[in-house]
Amino acid sequence: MSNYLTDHEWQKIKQIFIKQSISEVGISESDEVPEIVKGNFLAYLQSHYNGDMKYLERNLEKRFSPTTLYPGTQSIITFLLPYYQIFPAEWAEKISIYVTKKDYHTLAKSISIPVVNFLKQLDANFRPRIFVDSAPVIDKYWAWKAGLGFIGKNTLLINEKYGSFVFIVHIFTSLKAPPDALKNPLKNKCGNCTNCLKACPTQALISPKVLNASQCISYLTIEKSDNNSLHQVKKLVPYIYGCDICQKKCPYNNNPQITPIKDFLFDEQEKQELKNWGTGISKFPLYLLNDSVLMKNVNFIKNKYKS
Ligand code: B12
Ligand code: SF4
Ligand code: SF4
Repeated sequence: MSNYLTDHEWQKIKQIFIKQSISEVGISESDEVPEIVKGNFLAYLQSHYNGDMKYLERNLEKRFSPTTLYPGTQSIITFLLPYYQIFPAEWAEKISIYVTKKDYHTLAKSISIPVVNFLKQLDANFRPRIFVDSAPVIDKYWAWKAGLGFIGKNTLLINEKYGSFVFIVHIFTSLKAPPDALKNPLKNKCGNCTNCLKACPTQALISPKVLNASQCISYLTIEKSDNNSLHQVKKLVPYIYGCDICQKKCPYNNNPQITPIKDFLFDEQEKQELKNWGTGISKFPLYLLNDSVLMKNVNFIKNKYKS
C-alpha cells in the first residue's frame, strides 16, 4: 500500500462530496500549526479574551499538533457546509442564521461517512476521525491552509463562493495528500474595508482578526447566557441566540448563496411558525426544533429571556 492518496483516489473523494452537494473541499498536510498562529492563540488566552471558555486553555499541545491529537494522522481533509437561508425578518434580528433545521454536527458526520468508508478500504489499519467543532482543532486555520478561503478581519473564514456563512468540518486520515491537491492558502482580501469592526455593537472586534470573545454577543447569549450578560445584550440588540451583525455588513456576504443542503432549510410553513413566535403571537414551536442546535437552549430562551 502506498502511503499517499493517488490523484484518482482524491478525485473519487471529491466526487463523493459533490454527490452530496458539497463543493468546497480541500486537503492539507497535518504538520504542527506555525509559530505565528500559536503566538496569536497564546496572546488571546493571556488577554483573557476567552472569558469563561476554559476549554480553550486546555490541550494546547493537541490543539497545535494534529498528530498529537490523533496519532497516525498524515493529512486533513477539510470541507465546508454552507448554511445561509432567508429567515423571516422578525426572526432574523433575534436568532443567528447559523441555527439550521438539522444539527450541523449530526449532518457533518452523515456526509463524512461514505468518505470515511472509502478511506478505510485504502488503509484498513486506521480509523479516520471526523472533527466538527468537537475537539481541540483550530478549525479556521486548517480550512485556510486547505485553500478554502481567507481569514477576514472579523476573524472568520471567508469562502469565495459562500462568504463566511459556512461551517468547517475535518476528516483526519493516515494517507498523505497528493502533492497536486495541495493549494496555496489565500491572502487576506479585506483591503481597506473595516465594516465589521465598525458595526460590532460591543466593540468585541478590537483590531483586525482579534476578537475579545468575552464581549461578543454570540458568547454572551450562547456560551455564558447568565442574567447579567443577557441584560447587557438586551440593552444593545434584539439578538437572543448568537449574532450575525459583523457578517451581515461584510461585502463578501452581499448576495449569499442559499445552502444547497436541504436538511438545513426550514420550509415555508415552519418559517411562518417561527415568524409568529418572533412577534410573540404564538408559543415557541418546539416541534420544529427537535433536531436543531437551538433545542438545547430553548429552556433558557423560554425561562430567562422573556420579552
Ligand atoms: C470558541 C469559539 C467561538 C467563541 C469565540 C470566537 C473566537 N473568534 O475566538 C464565540 C462564542 C464568540 C464564537 C462565536 C461565533 N462562532 Co465560533 N467557534 C469557536 C471555536 C470552538 C474555537 C475558536 C477559537 O479557537 N478561538 C480562539 C481564538 C484565539 O481564535 P481566533 O479569534 O480565531 O484567533 C485566531 C486568529 O486571530 C488567527 N489569525 C490571526 N491572523 C491570522 C492570519 C491567518 C492567515 C490565519 C490562518 C490565522 C490568523 O490566529 C488566532 C489563533 O488561531 C470554533 C471551532 C474550532 N474548534 O475552531 C468555532 C467557530 C470559529 N465558530 C463558528 C461560528 C459559525 C461562529 C459564529 C458566526 C456563530 C454566531 N452566528 O453567533 C460567531 C462568530 C463571531 C466572530 N466574529 O468570530 C465557525 C466559524 C466558521 C467560519 N466561517 O469561520 C467555527 C469555525 C465552528 C465551525 N466548525 O464551523 N465562537
Ligand atoms: S458576532 Fe456580533 S458581537 Fe461578535 S464580533 Fe460580530 S458583531 Fe461583534
Ligand atoms: S466586513 Fe470588510 S473587513 Fe470585515 S471581514 Fe468583511 S471584508 Fe473584511
